[in-house]
Amino acid sequence: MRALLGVYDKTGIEAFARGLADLGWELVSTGGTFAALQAAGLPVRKVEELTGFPEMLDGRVKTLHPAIHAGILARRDLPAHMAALEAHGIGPIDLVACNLYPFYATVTRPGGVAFADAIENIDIGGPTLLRAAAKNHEAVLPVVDPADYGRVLDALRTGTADAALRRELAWKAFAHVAAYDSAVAEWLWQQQHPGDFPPSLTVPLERAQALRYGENPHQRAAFYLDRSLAGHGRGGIATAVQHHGKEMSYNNYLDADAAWNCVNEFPGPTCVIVKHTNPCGVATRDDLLEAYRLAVRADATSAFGGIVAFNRVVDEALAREIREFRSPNDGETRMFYEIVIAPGYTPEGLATLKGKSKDLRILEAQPRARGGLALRQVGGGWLVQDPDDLPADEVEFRVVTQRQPTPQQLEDLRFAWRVVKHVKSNAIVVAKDGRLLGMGSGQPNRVKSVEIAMEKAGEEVRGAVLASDAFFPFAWNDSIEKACQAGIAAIAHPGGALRDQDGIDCCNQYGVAMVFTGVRHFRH
Ligand code: 93A
Repeated sequence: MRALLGVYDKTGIEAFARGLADLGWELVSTGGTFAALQAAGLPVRKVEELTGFPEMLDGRVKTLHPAIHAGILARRDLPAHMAALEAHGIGPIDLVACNLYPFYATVTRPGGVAFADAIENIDIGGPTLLRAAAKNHEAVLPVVDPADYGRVLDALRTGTADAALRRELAWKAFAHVAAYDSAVAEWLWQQQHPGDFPPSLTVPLERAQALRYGENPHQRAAFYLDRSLAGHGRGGIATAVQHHGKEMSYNNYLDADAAWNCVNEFPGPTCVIVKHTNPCGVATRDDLLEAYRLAVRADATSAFGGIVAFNRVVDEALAREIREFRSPNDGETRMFYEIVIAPGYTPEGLATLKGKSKDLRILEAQPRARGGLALRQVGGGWLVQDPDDLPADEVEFRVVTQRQPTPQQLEDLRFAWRVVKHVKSNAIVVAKDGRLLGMGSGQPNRVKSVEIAMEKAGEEVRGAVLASDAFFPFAWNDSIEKACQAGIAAIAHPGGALRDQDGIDCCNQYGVAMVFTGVRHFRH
Protein backbone atom coordinates (compact mmCIF):
# COMPACT_ATOMS: atom_id res chain seq x y z
CA MET A 1 0.00 0.00 0.00
CA ARG A 2 1.20 3.49 -0.81
CA ALA A 3 0.41 6.79 0.89
CA LEU A 4 0.98 10.22 -0.60
CA LEU A 5 1.61 12.78 2.13
CA GLY A 6 1.80 16.46 1.17
CA VAL A 7 0.74 18.79 3.92
CA TYR A 8 1.20 22.50 4.54
CA ASP A 9 0.20 22.16 8.18
CA LYS A 10 2.59 19.49 9.41
CA THR A 11 0.81 18.96 12.75
CA GLY A 12 0.76 15.26 13.60
CA ILE A 13 2.13 14.17 10.23
CA GLU A 14 5.20 12.48 11.67
CA ALA A 15 3.23 10.20 14.01
CA PHE A 16 0.75 9.46 11.25
CA ALA A 17 3.52 8.58 8.81
CA ARG A 18 5.22 6.43 11.42
CA GLY A 19 1.98 4.55 12.04
CA LEU A 20 1.55 3.96 8.33
CA ALA A 21 5.18 2.81 7.97
CA ASP A 22 4.72 0.40 10.88
CA LEU A 23 1.77 -1.10 9.02
CA GLY A 24 4.08 -1.65 6.06
CA TRP A 25 2.89 1.26 3.94
CA GLU A 26 5.21 2.96 1.49
CA LEU A 27 5.44 6.73 1.98
CA VAL A 28 5.73 9.31 -0.82
CA SER A 29 5.95 13.05 -0.17
CA THR A 30 6.30 16.54 -1.62
CA GLY A 31 9.40 18.62 -0.81
CA GLY A 32 8.69 20.12 2.62
CA THR A 33 6.82 17.11 3.93
CA PHE A 34 9.56 14.82 2.57
CA ALA A 35 12.20 16.82 4.44
CA ALA A 36 10.21 16.68 7.68
CA LEU A 37 9.67 12.91 7.48
CA GLN A 38 13.22 12.18 6.45
CA ALA A 39 14.51 14.28 9.35
CA ALA A 40 12.34 12.14 11.63
CA GLY A 41 14.16 9.09 10.29
CA LEU A 42 11.25 7.68 8.34
CA PRO A 43 11.64 5.82 5.05
CA VAL A 44 10.09 8.15 2.49
CA ARG A 45 10.36 8.69 -1.28
CA LYS A 46 10.08 11.93 -3.19
CA VAL A 47 7.17 12.53 -5.56
CA GLU A 48 9.81 13.23 -8.24
CA GLU A 49 10.84 9.59 -8.08
CA LEU A 50 7.37 8.58 -9.19
CA THR A 51 6.84 11.29 -11.79
CA GLY A 52 10.34 11.39 -13.18
CA PHE A 53 9.87 15.16 -13.16
CA PRO A 54 11.34 17.75 -10.80
CA GLU A 55 9.04 20.09 -8.88
CA MET A 56 8.61 22.99 -11.32
CA LEU A 57 7.77 26.69 -11.36
CA ASP A 58 8.67 27.38 -7.75
CA GLY A 59 6.50 24.48 -6.61
CA ARG A 60 3.42 25.46 -8.61
CA VAL A 61 3.68 22.06 -10.29
CA LYS A 62 4.59 19.29 -7.87
CA THR A 63 1.97 16.57 -7.92
CA LEU A 64 0.06 17.56 -11.07
CA HIS A 65 1.20 14.54 -13.09
CA PRO A 66 -0.47 11.40 -14.51
CA ALA A 67 1.86 9.17 -12.51
CA ILE A 68 0.20 10.60 -9.38
CA HIS A 69 -3.36 11.16 -10.54
CA ALA A 70 -3.73 7.89 -12.43
CA GLY A 71 -2.39 6.15 -9.34
CA ILE A 72 -5.18 7.76 -7.32
CA LEU A 73 -8.03 7.65 -9.81
CA ALA A 74 -7.69 4.13 -11.29
CA ARG A 75 -10.70 1.93 -10.51
CA ARG A 76 -9.37 -1.16 -8.83
CA ASP A 77 -12.39 -3.16 -9.99
CA LEU A 78 -11.77 -2.48 -13.70
CA PRO A 79 -9.06 -4.71 -15.20
CA ALA A 80 -8.58 -2.18 -18.01
CA HIS A 81 -7.70 0.55 -15.51
CA MET A 82 -5.23 -1.68 -13.70
CA ALA A 83 -3.72 -2.81 -16.99
CA ALA A 84 -3.26 0.85 -18.00
CA LEU A 85 -1.38 1.56 -14.79
CA GLU A 86 0.76 -1.48 -15.42
CA ALA A 87 1.47 -0.47 -18.99
CA HIS A 88 2.71 2.95 -17.87
CA GLY A 89 4.62 1.68 -14.88
CA ILE A 90 2.38 3.53 -12.40
CA GLY A 91 1.71 2.15 -8.93
CA PRO A 92 -1.64 2.73 -7.20
CA ILE A 93 -1.90 5.26 -4.37
CA ASP A 94 -4.22 4.17 -1.55
CA LEU A 95 -4.20 7.13 0.81
CA VAL A 96 -3.77 10.88 0.30
CA ALA A 97 -3.07 13.08 3.30
CA CYS A 98 -3.12 16.70 2.22
CA ASN A 99 -3.99 20.08 3.64
CA LEU A 100 -3.82 23.25 1.66
CA TYR A 101 -1.81 26.45 1.40
CA PRO A 102 -3.24 28.82 4.00
CA PHE A 103 -5.20 31.12 1.68
CA TYR A 104 -7.79 32.12 4.29
CA ALA A 105 -5.18 32.92 6.94
CA THR A 106 -3.12 34.84 4.38
CA VAL A 107 -5.87 37.18 3.17
CA THR A 108 -7.20 37.81 6.69
CA ARG A 109 -3.75 38.53 8.10
CA PRO A 110 -3.82 41.70 10.20
CA GLY A 111 -2.31 44.55 8.22
CA GLY A 112 -3.43 43.17 4.86
CA VAL A 113 -1.65 41.22 2.18
CA ALA A 114 -0.15 41.98 -1.22
CA PHE A 115 -2.22 40.76 -4.17
CA ALA A 116 0.64 38.61 -5.47
CA ASP A 117 1.10 37.02 -2.04
CA ALA A 118 -2.53 36.01 -1.91
CA ILE A 119 -2.34 34.56 -5.42
CA GLU A 120 0.70 32.44 -4.51
CA ASN A 121 -1.29 31.04 -1.61
CA ILE A 122 -3.98 29.61 -3.86
CA ASP A 123 -3.36 25.88 -3.72
CA ILE A 124 -4.01 24.07 -7.02
CA GLY A 125 -2.30 20.71 -6.67
CA GLY A 126 -3.66 20.06 -3.16
CA PRO A 127 -7.37 20.43 -4.01
CA THR A 128 -6.75 18.30 -7.10
CA LEU A 129 -5.21 15.53 -4.98
CA LEU A 130 -8.04 15.73 -2.47
CA ARG A 131 -10.80 15.76 -5.08
CA ALA A 132 -9.26 12.81 -6.90
CA ALA A 133 -8.87 10.78 -3.70
CA ALA A 134 -12.38 11.76 -2.55
CA LYS A 135 -13.86 10.73 -5.89
CA ASN A 136 -12.16 7.36 -5.69
CA HIS A 137 -12.71 6.99 -1.95
CA GLU A 138 -13.79 3.36 -2.36
CA ALA A 139 -10.10 2.64 -2.93
CA VAL A 140 -8.30 5.73 -1.64
CA LEU A 141 -8.56 7.35 1.79
CA PRO A 142 -8.67 11.16 1.50
CA VAL A 143 -7.43 12.73 4.75
CA VAL A 144 -7.65 16.51 4.92
CA ASP A 145 -7.95 17.02 8.67
CA PRO A 146 -5.02 16.17 10.97
CA ALA A 147 -7.65 15.43 13.64
CA ASP A 148 -8.56 12.33 11.60
CA TYR A 149 -5.06 10.80 11.53
CA GLY A 150 -5.65 8.77 14.68
CA ARG A 151 -8.93 7.20 13.67
CA VAL A 152 -7.69 6.46 10.14
CA LEU A 153 -4.70 4.62 11.59
CA ASP A 154 -6.96 2.73 13.98
CA ALA A 155 -9.25 1.72 11.13
CA LEU A 156 -6.29 0.50 9.07
CA ARG A 157 -4.91 -1.46 12.01
CA THR A 158 -8.24 -3.15 12.69
CA GLY A 159 -9.31 -3.56 9.07
CA THR A 160 -12.34 -1.33 9.59
CA ALA A 161 -11.73 1.34 6.96
CA ASP A 162 -15.27 0.72 5.73
CA ALA A 163 -17.60 2.58 3.37
CA ALA A 164 -19.00 4.76 6.16
CA LEU A 165 -15.56 6.06 7.14
CA ARG A 166 -14.51 6.51 3.51
CA ARG A 167 -17.65 8.48 2.62
CA GLU A 168 -17.24 10.69 5.65
CA LEU A 169 -13.63 11.44 4.71
CA ALA A 170 -14.68 12.11 1.11
CA TRP A 171 -17.44 14.46 2.24
CA LYS A 172 -14.97 16.30 4.44
CA ALA A 173 -12.47 16.66 1.61
CA PHE A 174 -15.03 18.05 -0.84
CA ALA A 175 -16.54 20.35 1.80
CA HIS A 176 -13.08 21.65 2.63
CA VAL A 177 -12.13 22.31 -1.00
CA ALA A 178 -15.52 23.96 -1.67
CA ALA A 179 -15.10 26.35 1.28
CA TYR A 180 -11.53 27.03 0.19
CA ASP A 181 -12.57 27.93 -3.35
CA SER A 182 -15.43 30.10 -2.02
CA ALA A 183 -12.93 32.12 -0.04
CA VAL A 184 -10.75 32.57 -3.14
CA ALA A 185 -13.78 33.68 -5.19
CA GLU A 186 -15.02 36.04 -2.49
CA TRP A 187 -11.59 37.60 -2.10
CA LEU A 188 -11.15 38.04 -5.86
CA TRP A 189 -14.51 39.79 -6.14
CA GLN A 190 -13.63 42.09 -3.27
CA GLN A 191 -10.38 43.10 -4.97
CA GLN A 192 -12.24 44.43 -7.99
CA HIS A 193 -15.45 45.65 -6.31
CA PRO A 194 -14.67 46.69 -2.76
CA GLY A 195 -17.91 47.18 -0.86
CA ASP A 196 -20.17 45.87 -3.64
CA PHE A 197 -22.57 43.01 -3.12
CA PRO A 198 -21.30 40.07 -5.22
CA PRO A 199 -23.51 38.82 -8.07
CA SER A 200 -23.68 35.47 -6.35
CA LEU A 201 -23.20 34.75 -2.69
CA THR A 202 -21.64 31.65 -1.21
CA VAL A 203 -21.49 31.96 2.53
CA PRO A 204 -19.45 29.09 3.96
CA LEU A 205 -21.22 28.19 7.16
CA GLU A 206 -19.64 25.81 9.59
CA ARG A 207 -21.92 23.97 11.98
CA ALA A 208 -20.75 25.01 15.39
CA GLN A 209 -23.47 23.43 17.47
CA ALA A 210 -26.47 21.18 17.06
CA LEU A 211 -29.34 22.81 18.92
CA ARG A 212 -31.93 20.78 20.79
CA TYR A 213 -34.68 22.44 18.79
CA GLY A 214 -35.57 25.69 17.04
CA GLU A 215 -37.98 28.42 18.04
CA ASN A 216 -40.37 25.62 19.04
CA PRO A 217 -39.73 22.02 20.05
CA HIS A 218 -41.09 20.60 16.79
CA GLN A 219 -38.50 22.54 14.73
CA ARG A 220 -35.01 21.11 14.23
CA ALA A 221 -32.17 23.61 14.53
CA ALA A 222 -28.42 24.17 14.49
CA PHE A 223 -26.05 27.08 14.94
CA TYR A 224 -23.59 27.85 12.13
CA LEU A 225 -20.49 30.00 12.18
CA ASP A 226 -19.96 32.41 9.30
CA ARG A 227 -16.60 31.41 7.83
CA SER A 228 -16.73 33.89 4.93
CA LEU A 229 -14.09 36.58 4.69
CA ALA A 230 -16.79 39.15 5.55
CA GLY A 231 -17.62 37.23 8.70
CA HIS A 232 -14.00 36.66 9.66
CA GLY A 233 -13.00 37.78 13.12
CA ARG A 234 -16.05 39.95 13.51
CA GLY A 235 -16.72 39.14 17.16
CA GLY A 236 -20.34 39.17 18.21
CA ILE A 237 -22.47 36.42 19.66
CA ALA A 238 -21.07 33.75 17.31
CA THR A 239 -17.66 33.93 18.94
CA ALA A 240 -18.86 34.26 22.54
CA VAL A 241 -17.29 31.93 25.09
CA GLN A 242 -19.68 30.18 27.45
CA HIS A 243 -18.27 29.85 30.98
CA HIS A 244 -21.18 28.16 32.66
CA GLY A 245 -24.73 26.95 32.41
CA LYS A 246 -27.13 25.06 30.24
CA GLU A 247 -26.55 24.69 26.53
CA MET A 248 -27.57 27.73 24.47
CA SER A 249 -30.92 27.35 22.70
CA TYR A 250 -32.07 28.83 19.40
CA ASN A 251 -34.05 31.57 21.16
CA ASN A 252 -31.13 32.18 23.53
CA TYR A 253 -28.91 33.02 20.54
CA LEU A 254 -31.47 35.44 19.13
CA ASP A 255 -32.02 37.20 22.45
CA ALA A 256 -28.36 37.25 23.48
CA ASP A 257 -27.48 38.75 20.10
CA ALA A 258 -30.10 41.48 20.55
CA ALA A 259 -28.94 42.28 24.09
CA TRP A 260 -25.27 42.27 23.13
CA ASN A 261 -25.75 44.54 20.11
CA CYS A 262 -27.85 46.97 22.15
CA VAL A 263 -25.49 47.24 25.12
CA ASN A 264 -22.54 47.85 22.81
CA GLU A 265 -24.38 50.89 21.47
CA PHE A 266 -23.48 52.76 24.65
CA PRO A 267 -20.13 54.40 25.42
CA GLY A 268 -20.64 54.58 29.22
CA PRO A 269 -21.12 51.66 31.64
CA THR A 270 -24.53 50.23 30.75
CA CYS A 271 -26.85 47.35 31.53
CA VAL A 272 -29.41 46.12 28.98
CA ILE A 273 -32.07 43.53 29.76
CA VAL A 274 -33.70 41.88 26.77
CA LYS A 275 -36.83 39.79 26.52
CA HIS A 276 -37.89 38.26 23.22
CA THR A 277 -35.27 40.32 21.34
CA ASN A 278 -36.54 43.65 22.73
CA PRO A 279 -34.73 45.72 25.35
CA CYS A 280 -37.12 46.07 28.31
CA GLY A 281 -34.61 47.49 30.78
CA VAL A 282 -31.69 49.81 30.02
CA ALA A 283 -29.67 52.12 32.24
CA THR A 284 -26.36 53.96 32.00
CA ARG A 285 -24.52 54.87 35.19
CA ASP A 286 -20.90 55.39 36.26
CA ASP A 287 -21.56 52.53 38.64
CA LEU A 288 -22.47 49.39 36.69
CA LEU A 289 -24.19 47.90 39.72
CA GLU A 290 -26.51 50.89 39.94
CA ALA A 291 -27.15 50.61 36.20
CA TYR A 292 -28.21 46.99 36.73
CA ARG A 293 -30.63 47.89 39.55
CA LEU A 294 -32.24 50.61 37.45
CA ALA A 295 -32.47 48.40 34.37
CA VAL A 296 -34.40 45.75 36.31
CA ARG A 297 -36.72 48.34 37.79
CA ALA A 298 -37.73 49.59 34.32
CA ASP A 299 -39.91 46.49 33.96
CA ALA A 300 -39.15 43.79 36.49
CA THR A 301 -41.98 41.60 35.22
CA SER A 302 -40.51 41.45 31.72
CA ALA A 303 -36.93 41.23 33.01
CA PHE A 304 -37.79 37.96 34.79
CA GLY A 305 -36.41 35.20 32.56
CA GLY A 306 -34.58 37.74 30.39
CA ILE A 307 -31.02 38.21 29.15
CA VAL A 308 -28.81 40.63 31.07
CA ALA A 309 -26.00 42.31 29.12
CA PHE A 310 -23.22 44.57 30.33
CA ASN A 311 -20.61 46.52 28.38
CA ARG A 312 -18.08 46.41 31.22
CA VAL A 313 -16.40 43.67 33.25
CA VAL A 314 -18.66 42.13 35.92
CA ASP A 315 -17.05 42.15 39.37
CA GLU A 316 -17.95 40.35 42.57
CA ALA A 317 -20.24 43.04 44.00
CA LEU A 318 -22.27 43.17 40.81
CA ALA A 319 -22.35 39.38 40.53
CA ARG A 320 -23.66 39.14 44.09
CA GLU A 321 -26.34 41.69 43.28
CA ILE A 322 -27.40 39.69 40.22
CA ARG A 323 -27.45 36.52 42.32
CA GLU A 324 -29.42 37.94 45.25
CA PHE A 325 -31.57 40.67 43.70
CA ARG A 326 -35.22 40.18 44.53
CA SER A 327 -38.01 41.20 42.24
CA PRO A 328 -39.10 44.77 42.99
CA ASN A 329 -42.64 43.54 42.32
CA ASP A 330 -42.96 41.46 45.49
CA GLY A 331 -39.63 42.09 47.21
CA GLU A 332 -39.26 38.35 47.68
CA THR A 333 -38.72 36.31 44.54
CA ARG A 334 -35.10 36.21 43.38
CA MET A 335 -34.78 37.36 39.79
CA PHE A 336 -34.28 34.53 37.31
CA TYR A 337 -32.29 35.06 34.12
CA GLU A 338 -31.51 32.92 31.11
CA ILE A 339 -28.16 34.52 30.29
CA VAL A 340 -25.63 37.03 31.54
CA ILE A 341 -23.32 38.38 28.86
CA ALA A 342 -20.38 40.74 29.32
CA PRO A 343 -16.95 41.51 27.86
CA GLY A 344 -15.37 39.89 30.92
CA TYR A 345 -15.62 38.85 34.56
CA THR A 346 -13.27 39.13 37.49
CA PRO A 347 -12.44 35.63 38.82
CA GLU A 348 -14.52 36.32 41.96
CA GLY A 349 -17.34 37.79 39.85
CA LEU A 350 -17.47 34.69 37.71
CA ALA A 351 -17.37 32.34 40.69
CA THR A 352 -20.16 34.25 42.41
CA LEU A 353 -22.34 34.28 39.33
CA LYS A 354 -21.87 30.56 38.85
CA GLY A 355 -23.40 30.16 42.29
CA LYS A 356 -26.70 31.66 41.14
CA SER A 357 -27.81 28.44 39.46
CA LYS A 358 -26.28 25.59 37.51
CA ASP A 359 -28.39 26.58 34.52
CA LEU A 360 -27.52 30.28 34.21
CA ARG A 361 -25.63 30.71 30.96
CA ILE A 362 -22.64 32.99 31.46
CA LEU A 363 -21.18 34.34 28.25
CA GLU A 364 -18.10 36.39 27.51
CA ALA A 365 -18.11 38.15 24.16
CA GLN A 366 -16.42 40.79 22.04
CA PRO A 367 -18.45 43.51 20.34
CA ARG A 368 -19.42 42.70 16.76
CA ALA A 369 -17.24 44.70 14.39
CA ARG A 370 -18.99 46.98 11.92
CA GLY A 371 -19.51 45.80 8.35
CA GLY A 372 -20.25 42.43 6.83
CA LEU A 373 -23.64 41.48 5.45
CA ALA A 374 -27.00 41.16 7.18
CA LEU A 375 -29.02 38.30 5.68
CA ARG A 376 -32.66 37.39 6.22
CA GLN A 377 -34.67 34.66 4.67
CA VAL A 378 -37.94 35.08 2.83
CA GLY A 379 -39.81 32.34 0.97
CA GLY A 380 -37.48 31.14 -1.80
CA GLY A 381 -34.79 33.75 -1.29
CA TRP A 382 -32.66 35.91 0.91
CA LEU A 383 -32.64 39.63 1.56
CA VAL A 384 -29.18 41.11 1.91
CA GLN A 385 -28.38 44.49 3.39
CA ASP A 386 -25.70 46.34 5.31
CA PRO A 387 -26.14 45.90 9.04
CA ASP A 388 -27.71 49.00 10.69
CA ASP A 389 -24.27 50.11 11.83
CA LEU A 390 -24.65 53.88 11.70
CA PRO A 391 -22.89 55.14 14.85
CA ALA A 392 -25.30 57.00 17.15
CA ASP A 393 -22.73 59.81 17.57
CA GLU A 394 -22.94 60.60 13.89
CA VAL A 395 -26.71 61.23 14.00
CA GLU A 396 -27.35 64.97 14.05
CA PHE A 397 -30.17 66.23 16.23
CA ARG A 398 -31.82 69.30 14.64
CA VAL A 399 -34.08 71.24 16.98
CA VAL A 400 -37.26 72.24 15.14
CA THR A 401 -39.31 73.78 17.97
CA GLN A 402 -39.22 77.12 19.79
CA ARG A 403 -38.23 75.33 22.94
CA GLN A 404 -34.68 74.01 23.02
CA PRO A 405 -34.10 70.77 24.88
CA THR A 406 -32.07 71.26 28.07
CA PRO A 407 -28.62 69.64 28.08
CA GLN A 408 -30.02 66.84 30.27
CA GLN A 409 -32.96 66.33 27.92
CA LEU A 410 -30.59 66.27 24.98
CA GLU A 411 -28.55 63.60 26.71
CA ASP A 412 -31.71 61.62 27.43
CA LEU A 413 -32.79 61.94 23.80
CA ARG A 414 -29.42 60.50 22.76
CA PHE A 415 -29.89 57.67 25.23
CA ALA A 416 -33.44 56.98 24.01
CA TRP A 417 -32.25 57.08 20.40
CA ARG A 418 -29.63 54.41 21.11
CA VAL A 419 -32.29 52.19 22.62
CA VAL A 420 -35.05 52.72 20.06
CA LYS A 421 -32.79 51.45 17.27
CA HIS A 422 -32.88 48.03 18.95
CA VAL A 423 -36.63 47.86 19.50
CA LYS A 424 -38.97 46.17 17.00
CA SER A 425 -40.95 48.66 14.92
CA ASN A 426 -43.13 50.49 15.58
CA ALA A 427 -40.72 51.40 18.31
CA ILE A 428 -41.25 54.03 20.99
CA VAL A 429 -38.92 54.61 23.92
CA VAL A 430 -39.54 56.81 26.96
CA ALA A 431 -36.46 57.61 29.04
CA LYS A 432 -35.16 59.94 31.72
CA ASP A 433 -31.84 60.43 33.50
CA GLY A 434 -30.06 57.76 31.49
CA ARG A 435 -32.58 55.02 32.06
CA LEU A 436 -35.40 53.45 30.15
CA LEU A 437 -38.81 54.07 31.70
CA GLY A 438 -41.01 52.39 29.13
CA MET A 439 -41.05 51.08 25.59
CA GLY A 440 -43.68 50.10 23.06
CA SER A 441 -42.59 47.58 20.46
CA GLY A 442 -43.87 45.72 17.46
CA GLN A 443 -47.28 47.41 17.33
CA PRO A 444 -48.65 47.89 13.81
CA ASN A 445 -50.17 51.15 15.11
CA ARG A 446 -47.62 53.72 16.26
CA VAL A 447 -50.14 55.40 18.57
CA LYS A 448 -50.46 52.11 20.45
CA SER A 449 -46.67 51.89 20.89
CA VAL A 450 -46.72 55.42 22.31
CA GLU A 451 -49.53 54.52 24.71
CA ILE A 452 -47.81 51.33 25.85
CA ALA A 453 -44.47 53.10 26.41
CA MET A 454 -46.11 55.89 28.40
CA GLU A 455 -48.25 53.49 30.39
CA LYS A 456 -45.11 51.57 31.40
CA ALA A 457 -43.38 54.80 32.38
CA GLY A 458 -46.37 55.60 34.60
CA GLU A 459 -46.03 58.70 36.78
CA GLU A 460 -42.42 59.17 35.68
CA VAL A 461 -43.47 60.11 32.17
CA ARG A 462 -43.68 63.75 33.26
CA GLY A 463 -40.44 65.44 32.26
CA ALA A 464 -39.18 62.36 30.40
CA VAL A 465 -38.16 62.26 26.72
CA LEU A 466 -39.57 60.12 23.94
CA ALA A 467 -37.91 58.69 20.84
CA SER A 468 -39.56 57.11 17.83
CA ASP A 469 -37.75 54.87 15.30
CA ALA A 470 -39.68 56.45 12.40
CA PHE A 471 -41.56 59.71 11.81
CA PHE A 472 -45.01 60.48 13.19
CA PRO A 473 -47.44 60.77 10.30
CA PHE A 474 -49.99 62.67 12.40
CA ALA A 475 -49.77 65.00 15.38
CA TRP A 476 -53.04 66.47 16.62
CA ASN A 477 -55.15 64.04 18.58
CA ASP A 478 -52.49 61.48 17.70
CA SER A 479 -49.09 60.32 19.00
CA ILE A 480 -47.45 63.71 19.39
CA GLU A 481 -50.33 65.45 21.13
CA LYS A 482 -50.87 62.46 23.43
CA ALA A 483 -47.20 62.55 24.41
CA CYS A 484 -47.36 66.31 25.01
CA GLN A 485 -50.49 65.96 27.14
CA ALA A 486 -48.92 63.19 29.20
CA GLY A 487 -46.04 65.49 30.14
CA ILE A 488 -43.26 64.35 27.79
CA ALA A 489 -40.69 67.17 27.71
CA ALA A 490 -38.79 66.40 24.50
CA ILE A 491 -39.27 64.22 21.44
CA ALA A 492 -36.84 62.78 18.88
CA HIS A 493 -37.91 61.31 15.57
CA PRO A 494 -36.52 61.24 12.04
CA GLY A 495 -38.88 63.86 10.57
CA GLY A 496 -39.85 63.77 6.94
CA ALA A 497 -43.62 63.33 7.29
CA LEU A 498 -46.03 65.22 5.05
CA ARG A 499 -47.50 66.79 8.19
CA ASP A 500 -44.21 67.53 9.99
CA GLN A 501 -45.38 71.13 10.50
CA ASP A 502 -48.42 69.86 12.47
CA GLY A 503 -46.07 68.10 14.87
CA ILE A 504 -43.93 71.20 15.29
CA ASP A 505 -47.02 73.40 15.87
CA CYS A 506 -48.36 70.94 18.39
CA CYS A 507 -45.07 70.84 20.35
CA ASN A 508 -44.85 74.63 20.26
CA GLN A 509 -48.36 74.91 21.67
CA TYR A 510 -47.52 72.56 24.56
CA GLY A 511 -44.04 73.99 25.11
CA VAL A 512 -42.35 70.70 24.23
CA ALA A 513 -38.95 70.45 22.53
CA MET A 514 -38.59 68.37 19.38
CA VAL A 515 -35.57 67.27 17.34
CA PHE A 516 -35.37 65.69 13.92
CA THR A 517 -32.70 63.05 13.52
CA GLY A 518 -32.95 62.70 9.73
CA VAL A 519 -32.26 59.00 10.29
CA ARG A 520 -34.70 56.14 10.58
CA HIS A 521 -34.15 52.89 12.47
CA PHE A 522 -36.85 50.52 11.28
CA ARG A 523 -36.46 47.03 12.65
CA HIS A 524 -39.00 44.78 11.02
O1 93A B 1 1.57 24.76 -5.89
S1 93A B 1 0.64 23.69 -5.91
O2 93A B 1 -0.69 24.07 -6.20
N1 93A B 1 1.06 22.57 -6.99
C1 93A B 1 1.09 21.25 -6.77
O3 93A B 1 1.28 20.48 -7.71
C2 93A B 1 0.91 20.76 -5.43
N2 93A B 1 0.88 19.52 -4.92
C3 93A B 1 0.71 19.59 -3.59
N3 93A B 1 0.68 22.98 -4.46
C4 93A B 1 0.72 21.65 -4.34
N4 93A B 1 0.62 20.90 -3.21
C5 93A B 1 0.51 21.47 -1.87
O4 93A B 1 1.81 21.56 -1.32
C6 93A B 1 -0.26 20.68 -0.87
O5 93A B 1 -1.65 20.99 -0.90
C7 93A B 1 0.36 21.06 0.44
O6 93A B 1 -0.32 22.18 1.01
C8 93A B 1 1.76 21.50 0.10
C9 93A B 1 2.77 20.52 0.62
O7 93A B 1 4.04 20.91 0.16
P1 93A B 1 5.35 20.58 1.02
O8 93A B 1 5.33 19.14 1.32
O9 93A B 1 6.48 20.98 0.11
O10 93A B 1 5.30 21.44 2.25
